[in-house]
Amino acid sequence: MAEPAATRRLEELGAEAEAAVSAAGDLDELEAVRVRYLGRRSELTAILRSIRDLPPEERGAVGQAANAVRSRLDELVAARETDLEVAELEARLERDRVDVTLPGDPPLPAGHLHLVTEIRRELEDVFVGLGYQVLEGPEIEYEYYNFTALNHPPSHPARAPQDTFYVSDTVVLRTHTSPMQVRAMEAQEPPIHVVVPGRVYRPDTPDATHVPMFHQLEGLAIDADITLADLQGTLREFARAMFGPSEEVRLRPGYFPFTEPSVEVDVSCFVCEGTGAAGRERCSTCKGEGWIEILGAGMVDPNVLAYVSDSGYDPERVQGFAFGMGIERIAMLKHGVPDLRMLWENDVRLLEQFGA
Ligand code: 2NL
Repeated sequence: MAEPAATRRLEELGAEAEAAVSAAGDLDELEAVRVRYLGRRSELTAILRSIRDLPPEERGAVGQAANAVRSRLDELVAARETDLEVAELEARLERDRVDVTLPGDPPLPAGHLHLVTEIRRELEDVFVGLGYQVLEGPEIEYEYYNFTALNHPPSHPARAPQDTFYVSDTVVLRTHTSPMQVRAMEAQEPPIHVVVPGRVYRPDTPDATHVPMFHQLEGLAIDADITLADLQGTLREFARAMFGPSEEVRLRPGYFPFTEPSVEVDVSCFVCEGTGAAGRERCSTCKGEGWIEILGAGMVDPNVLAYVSDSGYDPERVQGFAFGMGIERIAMLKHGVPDLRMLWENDVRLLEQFGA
């Protein structure tokens, strides 16, 4: 039997479609090929529809040939689709490859310590070098540790709510770091050499020399035979480490409830070297005095020791000195910062000048 024209055409069509499927370079092109050769308006569909118009003896062969071409093309399209999907996924993975070992982008500029933190650490280093232990304690304190055990009588004006933030009748925000020194004495027998840095709070209206939260560093040394001369020598070493090797210190009489005698401590002016002069003008740092007040100190009052005598601080057998300084004040003096508020305004033009 002669081969019908439709069968020959189907062979050509099959070969043409096969070539088109292999040539499709991506999924969009493949879909266009599928529509063109297998779609409702494709030549193959038209041939299938026309089978019923053929002479009956041709229908079987043409029908078989057309269905064979269609299923072979379906398989080829499906296989090509899988290949293209895999290729596209691999191309995308390659494109999106990330080298996690590269530095962050953009690299952030490194920050640095705040001036107050830097000075606190410098102070700690000086006293650690002199054999002191560094201790920190609670900022929310019992009135007992903040005042009573530090020899403040019940009527002392510092206890008034104008000068102290009260959390309750018996709990305050500490107004100095001394309460931690009392806790340290309760916890360890003499001899003791500690410094306590930290935040303290007082209800002051901010101005150039006051803010309601500031930092102190206090020191305490108790042993059998400590004298005011030891205090003076210790403070001289401190002044030389912080301000310069030729510093002198001067003690003047003062008053604190927890020391007797009490002293105000000056360092020789590190700007005019104690002369009080700046050329023919007076030195602006020490106001022509030649001395700058840096801290308060004294011999620990026996009444304070009596509060911790159960821990071995018998005022008949041991004695010692204590001192306290404002960390901001030291920082401002050392770096010529004229207004305490500048330290808390967080203007980077100020902050960037300090800190490692
Ligand atoms: C100042 C003065 C001072 C003390 C702090 C102290 C602590 C204990 C016993 C006795 Cl546990 N004293 N501390 C003594 C004298 C002065 O600070 O002007 N601070 C900024």
